[in-house]
Amino acid sequence: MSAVGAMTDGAGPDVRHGRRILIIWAVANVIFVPIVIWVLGPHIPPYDASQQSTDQHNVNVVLSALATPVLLMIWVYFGYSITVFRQRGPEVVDGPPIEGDPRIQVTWLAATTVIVIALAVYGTVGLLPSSAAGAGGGQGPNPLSKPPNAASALQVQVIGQQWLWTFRWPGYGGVQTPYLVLPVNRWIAFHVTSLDVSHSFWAYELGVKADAIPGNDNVAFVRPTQLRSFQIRCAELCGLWHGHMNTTGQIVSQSAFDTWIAQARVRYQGVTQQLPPYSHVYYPAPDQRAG
Ligand SMILES: [Cu+2]
Repeated sequence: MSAVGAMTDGAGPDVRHGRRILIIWAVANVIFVPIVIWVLGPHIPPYDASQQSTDQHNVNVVLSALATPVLLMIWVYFGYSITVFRQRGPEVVDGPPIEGDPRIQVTWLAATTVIVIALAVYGTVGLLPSSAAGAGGGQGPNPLSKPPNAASALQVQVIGQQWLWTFRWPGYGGVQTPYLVLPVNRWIAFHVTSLDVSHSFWAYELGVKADAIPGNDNVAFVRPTQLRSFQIRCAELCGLWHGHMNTTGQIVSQSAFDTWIAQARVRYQGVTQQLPPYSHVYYPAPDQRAG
């Protein structure tokens, strides 16, 4: 801590200032880290509508809790410096130049290395197939991280176009619905694509965000865990009415889902007959061509 004390002269005051700063920092940690975890933590998005969003929420809480001591060290050091080392009279007193301190440098390097490597391990383990199955992000046409029972996941195609979302159900006759209703506690495989420009399928409380690219089948896995609604937005600037490209999805019981999809098949039967056969990608031709 002689970098602190270097502003004063002699080794004694250096160590004293250093110890005081460490003690203030430790007390601040004892107060604020629990506040961040247990008071602020529950309000950190994206909440807990799915296994993936719960994982993301937990990661955000861990990152916030880890960042708090770093932030506090800066604030405590800053506060201590402007309080204790302030210029008190007209006389300008400049301390000796700071030449470095191996203890601080080693501590700093060791602490940051441990934090970064631990977070890398934590993040990697979280992406392993047995746990988060890709953490809710789009993984392209051939996902590396799949849930154990990926083959039996409910297939839902998400189609973006200027400027709305529709959903196609290959397991239910290829019916297309303007609403997204999902059964709770079941693995869902979203197949996200677009008919025109690049969009991004963002189901906020589900913790799903996947680019919708024309000619591309972008797969994202999720397992809803709560009976609730969730917001769907486009997260890629896609033209004039991009901001209007939102809707609300619903997580329901398996039996309510079965009823809903059966009714949708009847209700949209006429539309389904007009649609091209179900495919992972579509290449719609324009109604009119230039020239
Ligand atoms: Cu869009």
